[in-house]
Amino acid sequence: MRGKMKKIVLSGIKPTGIPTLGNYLGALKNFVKLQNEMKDYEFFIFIADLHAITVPQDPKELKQNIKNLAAIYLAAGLVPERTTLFVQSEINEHAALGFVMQSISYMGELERMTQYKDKMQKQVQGVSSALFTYPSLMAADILLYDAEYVPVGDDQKQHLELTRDLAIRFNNRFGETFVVPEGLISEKGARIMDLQDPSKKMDKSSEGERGCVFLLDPLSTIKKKIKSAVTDSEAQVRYDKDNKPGISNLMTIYSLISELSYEEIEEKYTSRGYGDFKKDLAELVAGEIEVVQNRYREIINSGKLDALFDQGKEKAKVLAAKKLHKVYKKIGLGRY
Ligand code: AQP
Repeated sequence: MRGKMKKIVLSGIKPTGIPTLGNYLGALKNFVKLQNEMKDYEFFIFIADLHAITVPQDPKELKQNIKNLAAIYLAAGLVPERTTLFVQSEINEHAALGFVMQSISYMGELERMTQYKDKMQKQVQGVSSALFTYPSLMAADILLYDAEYVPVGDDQKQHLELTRDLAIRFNNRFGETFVVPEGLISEKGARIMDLQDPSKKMDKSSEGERGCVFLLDPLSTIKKKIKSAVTDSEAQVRYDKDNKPGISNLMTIYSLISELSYEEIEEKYTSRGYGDFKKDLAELVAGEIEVVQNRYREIINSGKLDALFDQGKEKAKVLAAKKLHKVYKKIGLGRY
């Protein structure tokens, strides 16, 4: 379908704040791992700034968050030789195909999206219609590049299902146009929970800062947040997601960074209390994030970011424009 070009893996993160440990373990670290393993695929990772404005953003902060996220992508280990990095709003085709996707999405299916239902309740300044049509834009982001795989956290599963439905619907109505993508959701770490309220996902735009580790937090703050994470009264390091959600969440974080299995962690901490476990975990997390922060500081002030993102934009633009042209033609839009 695409000549000699490699198959594509695509994903993005919203610049709605500083990325969290949840974004890092559920998305970023995974992107880097896949980038290094899936040599037959080309990676497209973008900054989802259009998605960010589905809830109110301060313009200055948004600009800064875009720049920070760009540097964090590289600091975490994405390399431009393997990954095309770009900013969503710089490729107009995303919004244009997003509108086409809205035209084939049904109100009923968008109303069923749990993220919309959750976020709607949190909005005090009114709910934008863009928050409602967010999943149609996400479908456009993916289908525009014929991505085969989309690595995401667990919270995006439902949106991805809708993307598949829309691709199939469009192909049936207008003829074969889009690749139907598959999600890549890790077994472990697809939903890192809030450290103070383990029934809630760790969110970068959440208000409870104490339960959320941000990648640019001072290392001392990170350690403090881990050490004061909510656990339970059993005082036994044992994985049991339903009955011990706090300690199980911490064990997931431990396991993803140390690469030890839950059984190995349980064994290591038999007859040792939560204090020891949390102290070690605090060091592990801070150690991992310190490396990212050091690289981040080098990159953010290096002046290299713009050139890299310009390159990415150019490359993404060619594919996006070609695909949108094809879509318009199939639908009968425009004169040519
Ligand atoms: N807690 C998490 N655990 C694992 N993966 C997570 N992701 C987000 N939170 C966790 C994954 O990170 C990618 C980018 O996320 P996003 O920017 O779309 O969402 P967010 O960080 O959760 O952003 P917000 O602004 O705080 O909003 P909402 O309320 O939308 O979640 C995705 O792959 C996501 O799955």
